[in-house]
Amino acid sequence: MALLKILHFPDPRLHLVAKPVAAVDADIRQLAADMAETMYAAPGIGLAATQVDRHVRLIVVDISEEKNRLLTLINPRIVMKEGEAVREEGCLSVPGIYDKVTRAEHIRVDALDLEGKPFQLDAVGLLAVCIQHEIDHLDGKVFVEYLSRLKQARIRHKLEKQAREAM
Ligand code: K1U
Ligand code: ZN
Repeated sequence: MALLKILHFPDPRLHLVAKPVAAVDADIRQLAADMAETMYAAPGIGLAATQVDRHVRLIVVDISEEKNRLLTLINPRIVMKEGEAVREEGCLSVPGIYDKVTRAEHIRVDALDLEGKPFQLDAVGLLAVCIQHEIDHLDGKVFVEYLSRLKQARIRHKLEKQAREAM
């Protein structure tokens, strides 16, 4: 397994729209394993392939305290959304920034597992928020885009400065 480099906002590659996975093969399984290792090491509760510069529709999520409930969703598609919840979000691609976002409280998702088998998942609360956040990444959307233009400009400025100082 390998730790992958996570792209940081405002990298333009975070705005690419990921393509559906055509076949769940050894390469996809390796990418999923590397993404899980990268997410746990970060540490984070989710990661989308877009964030590691692989533009395929694959996400990993684990919101458990014990880090033993890994979910891998290939070609995830939200088929039902219900209710509304406001929660503070963070993002491994926007380090150090946390802010409130309004999303659906309950979602139903269709996806493929690591064997290429279709399954359906009902998610509420933090799991629902995290899956919506990760699917946004696959659609080229970063959570800061839900914030005001002023906040986005400040975040961009701060992260560009951090990147310059790290060079
Ligand atoms: O997509 C990502 O960048 C991962 C992100 C997922 C997420 C967090 C909160 C709300 C919505 C989506 C993170 O994991 S940020 C880090 C984080 O939330 C966390 C890290 C360690 C322990 C617990 C949470
Ligand atoms: Zn994120």
